[in-house]
Amino acid sequence: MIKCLSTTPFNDQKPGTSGLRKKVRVFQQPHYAENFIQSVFDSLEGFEGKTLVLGGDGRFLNRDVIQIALKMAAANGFGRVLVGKGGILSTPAASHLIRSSGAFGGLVLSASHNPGGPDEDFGIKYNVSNGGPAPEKVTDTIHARTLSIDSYRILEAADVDIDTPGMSRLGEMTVEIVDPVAGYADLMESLFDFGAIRAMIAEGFTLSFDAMSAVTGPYAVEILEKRLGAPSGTVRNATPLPDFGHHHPDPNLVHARELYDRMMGEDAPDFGAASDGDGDRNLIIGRHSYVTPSDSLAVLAANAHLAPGYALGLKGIARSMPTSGAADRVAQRLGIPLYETPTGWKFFGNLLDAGMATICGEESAGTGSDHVREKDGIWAVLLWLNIMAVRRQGVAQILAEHWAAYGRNYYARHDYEGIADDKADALMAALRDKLAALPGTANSGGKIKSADDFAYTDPTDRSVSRNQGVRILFEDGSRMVFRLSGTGTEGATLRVYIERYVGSDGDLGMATADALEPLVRAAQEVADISGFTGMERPSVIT
Ligand code: G16
Repeated sequence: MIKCLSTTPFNDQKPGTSGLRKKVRVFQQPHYAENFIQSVFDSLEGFEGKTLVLGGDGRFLNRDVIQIALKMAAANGFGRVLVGKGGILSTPAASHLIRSSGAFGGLVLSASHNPGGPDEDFGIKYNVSNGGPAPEKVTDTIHARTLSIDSYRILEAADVDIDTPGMSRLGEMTVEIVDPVAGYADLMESLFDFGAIRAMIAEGFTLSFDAMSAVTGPYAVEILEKRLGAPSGTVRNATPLPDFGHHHPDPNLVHARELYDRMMGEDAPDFGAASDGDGDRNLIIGRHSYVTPSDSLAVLAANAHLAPGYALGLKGIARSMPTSGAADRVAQRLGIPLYETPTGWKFFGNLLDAGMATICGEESAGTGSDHVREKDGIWAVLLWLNIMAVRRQGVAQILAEHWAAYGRNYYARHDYEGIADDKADALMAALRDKLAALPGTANSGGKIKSADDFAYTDPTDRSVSRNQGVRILFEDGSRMVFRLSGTGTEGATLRVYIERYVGSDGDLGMATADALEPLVRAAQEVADISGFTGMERPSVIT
């Protein structure tokens, strides 16, 4: 029986950089998840009888919200829902499933790299029919609906068995429990030279992949161990756990410390990698050699033609504004366009759909291509492996040769976490107020050439997104960017992105902290970070 239940709006359901992310306890309030899901459905048109993809990263609450979403999808008129077995679908695999099944859209349940568990985070993201995150005009409509919603529709029925593959009925709707891994692994095999990678591994190349007890475990075991022949145990923390084994599934140098230490140790494997909660981010570390996400994007773009799926070359490269300019130099040399978008993978979707860009990347550990409409952690790992198998070089040598050819963009992101919202807003407002007066002045970073608040006009539909981060450019090409994170669930996080370019004839071997030290001081001078936040140093440097 379909029930129509009365509800009242929650005023905190505005989707952020990537969907709605809140504490589990917030999601556990009566009607909270239901309100948001109904608001998504109410914002869509023409899905009656069509297919919805449903899955998540396995975190705490995943299975409960899957049951709710199934019953609501049935009550709202979807014809079929494809659910990853056990409720599991990595974000890139969900994107692929939406595309390959011709689905109307998908609900991806994840708070990405945020921790999981009863006291941690949960999230719901809606992806559209191209497989990518809903664009801003859709998330704006969803948000508006959350503020006026007064009822939701849900089928009264027993829970669906989501652990047994096969088909069943839920009211008028078909539910299909699908293998979350196989189709995605086949897609990877179609893009990369598995034979070459397998041969490299068989010859003794060693690797270590940390799945961080999150969703990529089953994918990495199937691809790296089963299909590519890496020894069992290559994938560590391979079982997705509701609380990620108390780990913070963010593949950066702080949270993937164990992997980092292994890669810097005496017996380090040749290659190390990690992914995040929902499998869309990546961390790449060669033997004794960390690769920044910005450099990774540049190296992958410069070498992508070595993989079968990209042998015909790239149409263009896209990067988020705070990502370093390393990829710009590659685009320039390849004679292809470079697009600079706001932070958020959703901004790449139109460029990929229009065939304007092939590879995209972000400083926040995301890289991907037009094979899906999400960033893709395992894809990045496989492209690196493919490049190494063809070039017969390790990460350090590939990086060194890249810098020698293009110069080096020294780069770091300093995060100040858990700032009171009003203080973070005041800092950004004060910074914005002084932007017009900055050009021509000088500070520890040098002479300022320009300063603005980044606005983006999508070249495909001319939609405009404003206030996407404050940029301060110096005469020597160095840059600082300030913006507030849109993915946190507690207080505000100030992100300060710092970059300095050194040409191929300059000193390419400095420690990043040394290379950026004057700019770090300049950031403090311009934004008075310690004055506004009371914090003398960042919580995390990536
Ligand atoms: C999300 C978005 C990314 C963004 C990142 C950080 O990643 O998809 O595009 O770069 O958040 O965003 P912010 O700086 O606003 O916190 P994920 O992996 O969390 O879905």
